[in-house]
Amino acid sequence: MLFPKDTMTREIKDLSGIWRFKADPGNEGREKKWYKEPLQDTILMPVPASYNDITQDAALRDHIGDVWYEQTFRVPRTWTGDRIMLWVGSACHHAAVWVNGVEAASHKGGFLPFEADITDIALPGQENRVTIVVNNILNWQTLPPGRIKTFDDEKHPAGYRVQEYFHDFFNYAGIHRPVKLYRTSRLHIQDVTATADVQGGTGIVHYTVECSRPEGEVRLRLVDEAGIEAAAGKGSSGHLRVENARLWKPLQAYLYTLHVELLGPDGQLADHYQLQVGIRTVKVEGTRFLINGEPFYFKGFGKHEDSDIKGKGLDQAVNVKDMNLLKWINANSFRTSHYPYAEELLDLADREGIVVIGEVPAVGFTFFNYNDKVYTPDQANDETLAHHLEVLSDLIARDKNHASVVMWSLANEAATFQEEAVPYFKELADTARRLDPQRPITIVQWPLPDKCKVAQFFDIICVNRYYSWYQDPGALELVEHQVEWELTNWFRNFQKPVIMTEYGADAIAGFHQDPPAMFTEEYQQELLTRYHNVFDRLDFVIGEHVWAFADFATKQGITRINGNKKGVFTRQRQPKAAAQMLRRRWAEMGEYPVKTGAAEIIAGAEK
Ligand code: BDP
Repeated sequence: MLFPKDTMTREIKDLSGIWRFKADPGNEGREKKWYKEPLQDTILMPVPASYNDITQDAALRDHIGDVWYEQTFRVPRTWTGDRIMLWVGSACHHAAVWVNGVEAASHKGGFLPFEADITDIALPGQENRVTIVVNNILNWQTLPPGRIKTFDDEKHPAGYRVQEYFHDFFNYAGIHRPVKLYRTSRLHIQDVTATADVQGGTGIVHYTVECSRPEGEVRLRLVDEAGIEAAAGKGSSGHLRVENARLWKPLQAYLYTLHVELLGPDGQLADHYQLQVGIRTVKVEGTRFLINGEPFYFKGFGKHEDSDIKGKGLDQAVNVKDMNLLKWINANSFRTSHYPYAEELLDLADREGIVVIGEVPAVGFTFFNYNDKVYTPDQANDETLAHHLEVLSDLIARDKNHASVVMWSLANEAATFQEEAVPYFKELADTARRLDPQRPITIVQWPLPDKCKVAQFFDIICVNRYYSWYQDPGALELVEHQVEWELTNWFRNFQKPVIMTEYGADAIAGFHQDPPAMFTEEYQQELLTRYHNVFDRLDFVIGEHVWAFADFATKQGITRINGNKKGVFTRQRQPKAAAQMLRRRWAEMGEYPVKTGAAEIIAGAEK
């Protein structure tokens, strides 16, 4: 599905703004067909935004079930006869859409877009009504998974229930990304795939264009940043050769624009779409992750889409600020932990040269206990796998053209130590490789190296670990010994490069203590430093992503003080002491760290 864009032939109306909103605690709206008439007794709700923190009502913040959104819009009269589409950037987690009371689309999965062809429902020139019901319930057949807990005891009022989930971020819900109305001609471009290769100084852009009907003629033009044509081609697939190509490089992005034009049988321009294309290669070779043949060291963070008031709602001010902070701190990359982020953010990453690991929303797939089964007929089952495969395919389809995205992560901290994980993740890994033969794949690990049964299917070992935090809390003196022991074993067992995708400690901004104690800025900084001492000794460690970029909201619980405070920045994006340390470290490191003691460690690991 192509991101809606204004082009020579396409037009967009952004329906973001204030919508009418109504929660449905009695779960009656669908049965009573609330979409047939204008919603009654509504409140104002901004789109895009999570609805949870917008009002002063705790019941809405903690609501479980359906909420209803409604907006009116006009389709310009000039669009008459065109194909009219309604695009929803994301609705967390399930949604159904009606236009003028007629069902137009339904979708499961809160972090990817969907769209509806409303050509036959929308009335050009007149007022139309769109109604969207959004449901936030998580179960074992959704990603991320969850379960509704009901109580059958005298201590709880009848019917009391809670939404349980096993991941560590607040279950924000609502319409999180813009809703757009756009038009294309009936004969239109459906999809464009552009992958790049480099041969000497020549860049090669392989392309495929899918159109709604085969009879049109496809023409392509690749234009450089100065607006000069670098290559041109014809036909629905082929390749464009760019002599002396400027490569897309980390922190030195260079983007060409690919113009795709579809001519109708009359030779007239029927559709035009344009795409930013970065010419770059990615490859894993031995213990190195190569971008354009050069070893790349991942410096950065696991992040969240999370900010005050809007929750997970798209906020380009926050996104640009985050890009600026990444550059300020001398980072070069982040992981879209733990779900696909907005395409608007990936566009920024493409432009800034920030490298991205794109993650499927498979988080909370373990009970952090080697004996608790996850893959059972009533938990992670065939339906879960089918949905996981569907989300993976949709993610690759959406983000395949982003130069910034260099690797896919198929899950975060899944129960990869259980036998049933083997066929489950083998099928996912095979599918990812079939859909995208270019990019390496990974899965982010929780089990210890001798317990994991699936790492062989992946290119890179990504490890999350919290020594001296969840294990041996307060014992900073153990960090180096334990990290070195674990990472060396990962390498010894699988002979693949390792990225530490999560390590960190909660620090409440303004809490200080020396010698360092847990929850202080000093402790966070010291813990990270001790991890770094180990990374600098291990040649096969090719990246460090601190958990987390910024503090973020979680569900309430006794281990969280107004959210997760492992951010190096506060939720308002102010630096803690660790941020200054990282900024210095990553500046001094240059592009690739000098590893000390690498030879001995590798020799030890190979024994
Ligand atoms: C890891 C998770 C991450 C959590 C983090 C933590 O991947 O989502 O927020 O732990 O506990 O297990 O801070």
